Amino acid sequence: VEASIPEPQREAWKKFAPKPFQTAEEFEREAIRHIETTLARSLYNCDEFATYAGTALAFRDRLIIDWNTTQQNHTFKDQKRVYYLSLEFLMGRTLDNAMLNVGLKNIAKEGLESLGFRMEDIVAQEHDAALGNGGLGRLAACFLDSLASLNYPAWGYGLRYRYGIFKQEIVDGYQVEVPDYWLDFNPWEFARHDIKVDVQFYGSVRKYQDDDGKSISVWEGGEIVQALAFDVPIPGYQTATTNNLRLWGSKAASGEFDFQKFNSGDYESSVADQQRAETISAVLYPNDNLERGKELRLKQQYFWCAASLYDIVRRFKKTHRSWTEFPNQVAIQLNDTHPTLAIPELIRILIDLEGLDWDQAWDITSKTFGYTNHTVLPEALEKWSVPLMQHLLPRHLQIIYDINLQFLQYVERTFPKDRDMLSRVSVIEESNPKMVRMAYIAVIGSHKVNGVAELHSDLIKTTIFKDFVAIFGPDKFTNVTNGITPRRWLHQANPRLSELIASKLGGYDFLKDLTMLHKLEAYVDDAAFRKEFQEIKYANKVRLAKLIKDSTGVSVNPASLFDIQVKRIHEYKRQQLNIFGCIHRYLQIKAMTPAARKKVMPRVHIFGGKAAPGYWMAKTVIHLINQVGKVINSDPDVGDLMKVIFLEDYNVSKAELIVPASDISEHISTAGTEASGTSNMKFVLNGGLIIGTCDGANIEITREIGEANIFLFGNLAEDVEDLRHAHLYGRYQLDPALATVFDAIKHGTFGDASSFSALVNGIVDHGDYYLVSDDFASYCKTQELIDEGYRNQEEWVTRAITSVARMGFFSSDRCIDEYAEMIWNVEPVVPE
Ligand code: Z57
Repeated sequence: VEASIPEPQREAWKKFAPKPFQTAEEFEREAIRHIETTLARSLYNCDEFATYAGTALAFRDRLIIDWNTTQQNHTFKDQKRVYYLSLEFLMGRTLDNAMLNVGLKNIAKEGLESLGFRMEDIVAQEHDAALGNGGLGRLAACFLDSLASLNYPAWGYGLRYRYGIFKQEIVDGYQVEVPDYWLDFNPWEFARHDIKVDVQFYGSVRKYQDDDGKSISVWEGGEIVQALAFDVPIPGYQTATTNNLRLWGSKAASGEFDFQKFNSGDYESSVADQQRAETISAVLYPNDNLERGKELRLKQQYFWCAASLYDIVRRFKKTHRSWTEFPNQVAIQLNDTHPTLAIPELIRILIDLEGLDWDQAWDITSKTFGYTNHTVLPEALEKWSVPLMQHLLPRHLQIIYDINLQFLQYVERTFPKDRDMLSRVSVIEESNPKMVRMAYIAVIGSHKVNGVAELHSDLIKTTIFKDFVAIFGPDKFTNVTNGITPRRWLHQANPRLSELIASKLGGYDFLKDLTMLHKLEAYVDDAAFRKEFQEIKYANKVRLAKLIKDSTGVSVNPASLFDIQVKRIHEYKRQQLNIFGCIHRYLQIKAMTPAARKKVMPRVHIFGGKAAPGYWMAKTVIHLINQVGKVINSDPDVGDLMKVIFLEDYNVSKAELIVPASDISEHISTAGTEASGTSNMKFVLNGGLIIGTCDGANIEITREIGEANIFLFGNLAEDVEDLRHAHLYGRYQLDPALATVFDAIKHGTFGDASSFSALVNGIVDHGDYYLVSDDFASYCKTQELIDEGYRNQEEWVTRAITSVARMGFFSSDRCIDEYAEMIWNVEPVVPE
């Protein structure tokens, strides 16, 4: 490795190399220095925000030192690297996590106290980095934490959106979207002004024969947009490894700033060009599990893939290896189909720019990529229209046709008698307009395809990718069950529980090896441990009750059962089942005598989650929840027996508060629709029980913690198809209790009934696609079992502690080790 500073001049470097702070006093000095000089504030105007900023900058300096060392070390060791391509990284706040990972939170706490501030107040100043929608984006963030914590040489690549996921406000019971401008003060990113990539769009392809008669394609014309790198350090837990997350921002290429226009006085239109280029990275598309085929979205995808691949290839070329070595040095993981264009882009680089032939390029490419599928929902599977691709990416469309031709020829040779097979597996759907099936390109162009929970991985093999299993054989398809980082989701979100566990396990090693939790089972009958465990849960509920009071004005009693469903609002996740269940419970309470009411187990039903702005049914569900809450929360017949709360703007930092406060959380998707779910794991790890369907990772959670410790209900995935048929052919009866609920809604009990008619009719008249009616009775019955179960607090605590002890499998560390071994073939690098 060549250093830019020659040996004689390195003396100064050695003498002046920055030294990280170690003590509370040194931390204070660094924070004050930043407040005074970097921020130009003084002790006369140092508020909580300035103190946050000073603290963040002091910690940033620390991260950078380790980050530089790590990057040098990775270059020097020159091992295979993994690149995680994700359009979403739902990071949340950084400071708290950074303090915990470098092991200096207590020192900072002490330092802040002596400056007159409380740690909680300072940490709460930070704006969430919300560059994601839901589970897929949060999974990417957990993976980055595990990759660094396990010392893997790994990079994340994504887009630097100027606006992350919108902020949700609830106004008169309706969701209102407010832009999330989060970059006002972001100390965690570094603009790399020297790292720029020109990305081409539009134009045309010229073909010619070179002197040897070889056919050459040149992509010419069109427009150029420049990608600028913004780097975010990702510290591992208790390791010096600090990896890099590189986010691309867009701006007009320098040549594009039109001086012609400028000189002729058309300044406005030259600025407009600039703005048009910046639009590419302006906003995160706010859809989760829903694809809308917008041109700008395709532009985002290509912009990000092209910049990332240029960067990866450039890094590889610095090592002067032969191209055949590329897959031994580079593993690229595709987080869903969003980065699928990276496949034709790598082929284009290898053939058009590096002069390789098709077979070599194809071999290298397919050995390099792995593809993770996260959904079987048809509305989420990406398809792009052929005319749009032809227009925007003419060369890539040709390559896609070439991939398809080679592939279909192979299929024809292998299955000569099966004519239907060819049209079923073709990358091009013969519709009008023709569509490119991105998932098929991802499967064909990768060496491994994985689902994210066992049931889901089985389902993709028998449904959407069935033919591909026949073509490639079953070994190409595998499962890696999702996981979560215990650092953020236990230690950071629930410090008291983490401390209690550490006191029994002899330290915090379980945060690096979560399977150690099993040793907690020895304490399940330990009275002092149980009492402390219960007290922690209660304190967390008090903390959540305060958030509820502050944000909704409703007082809830922390002694009641807290029942929580927080996740994106989607019909398949069935928040409607939950709210219909609430109405059912309310009607029952209303019908009771005062004596009977005394026996009701008091519950707080807490909902949270965003609806995609264009998803009307999801917005209707939010409206109904708020209307039901309005009626129930002010009904004197009900009082504290029941509250229905909608917490606005559910995000990562709120999840850190909400998750540790549940008694029961709801994971009640129609069986076969939720690929995995990951909040289910977070809730159980924090001592809450689950009501859930036999779907996604719920099944594996049950296997680990035992059937006695989870409340499962509802129809099974294998029965869903028949049930749907029964609805369509009138061979079913609406559940009678649900019919009563609908009567109350139609009667106007929760406001204008017509607002909710689409929601009700979808179930009554239009096939009940998500089988709400079919699962309603077993859902309500199971809720009664939960009431009974909660009454017996001793048994409940036993179940909760046992469950926590058995959650070791669901660490994202286990998950990353599986990817590393089965898919990437990468090894950790020992940190310097
Ligand atoms: C998304 O959040 C998920 C899948 C998608 O295809 C898209 Br687009 C967004 C989620 C699944 O719905 C969850 O079940 C899963 O746990 C998560 O991805 C992570 O795998």
